[in-house]
Amino acid sequence: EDAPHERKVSPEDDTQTAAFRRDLVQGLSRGQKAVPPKWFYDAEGSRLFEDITALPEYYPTRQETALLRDRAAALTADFGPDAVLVEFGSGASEKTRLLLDAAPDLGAYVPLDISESALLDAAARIRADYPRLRVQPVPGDFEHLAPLPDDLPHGRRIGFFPGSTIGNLEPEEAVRFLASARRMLGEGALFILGVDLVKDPATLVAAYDDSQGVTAAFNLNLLARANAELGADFDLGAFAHRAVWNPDQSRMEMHLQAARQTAARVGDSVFTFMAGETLHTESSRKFTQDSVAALAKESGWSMAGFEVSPEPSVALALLRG
Ligand code: AVJ
Repeated sequence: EDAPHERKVSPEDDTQTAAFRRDLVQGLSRGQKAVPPKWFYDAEGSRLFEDITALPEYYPTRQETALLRDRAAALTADFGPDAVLVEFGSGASEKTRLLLDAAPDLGAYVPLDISESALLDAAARIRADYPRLRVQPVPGDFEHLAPLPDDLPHGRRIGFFPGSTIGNLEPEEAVRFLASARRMLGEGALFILGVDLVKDPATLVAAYDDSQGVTAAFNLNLLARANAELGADFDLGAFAHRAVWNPDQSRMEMHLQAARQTAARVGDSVFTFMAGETLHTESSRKFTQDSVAALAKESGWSMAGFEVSPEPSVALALLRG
């Protein structure tokens, strides 16, 4: 096991790898083979996602950033004194900065992320540019939220979940997440939720199947990662990227489709794909104002605002606890 050629891994990497193997083996054992989209984001996957956000066809990042820039003053108007901004799955991106710039007397910024290294990086970059802001990173999985540290300023808690990441969650998971965020943020909380909206399927499909093939590379990188990190032996040449609009579930789906019969070993198991069979790698749900309001209501929030960008449209929902 401790072969000298083996790369040294941190304990964090070790648990992540074990969890990836478990999720992949479980997902490949199902009728419709599937793997959770969070496993896209190794270093190469994160880099490819950054490239996706700059593609002409991938409108969500651009549209949400512009919308946030436009509406930051309105969205931060009710933060009040000593407010605490809690970002879920923090990227500490340009988007966060747009809110921080519009709320100069924020009490604290609490980025929350499953990856401790990404979290500490993000916190350091924000601290460098906002030296007077209190930054208190909290490591954690946003599907199992721990209570906030109890020494934070006592103003209103504001959740921030941009990027339409909520669309990756199954409807029940999304309700569970928003309900536990509401408990975590407490009385009087606000929540700024970024969602992508239903639109013509051609625009949606193009956003997930770009002409340069970056999204295809992002999708296939999942198999490359499994080969490199788990010692799996997927034949990457046997799989093609597919992006399909599922109108019944109101979601974009990404699949990897076997062009011919192929098999892959993961751990101790061998999984066979028939020709044409797919591995479902991501669902990205698309919303309407009504479906966001329903989701908010089911999880104990009420929708206090809904800001829509120009086309191709995305929205920022303002929820009140
Ligand atoms: C980061 C989850 C919002 O679903 O649009 C981009 C990821 N997948 N292209 C999305 C993604 C394919 C993205 N999210």
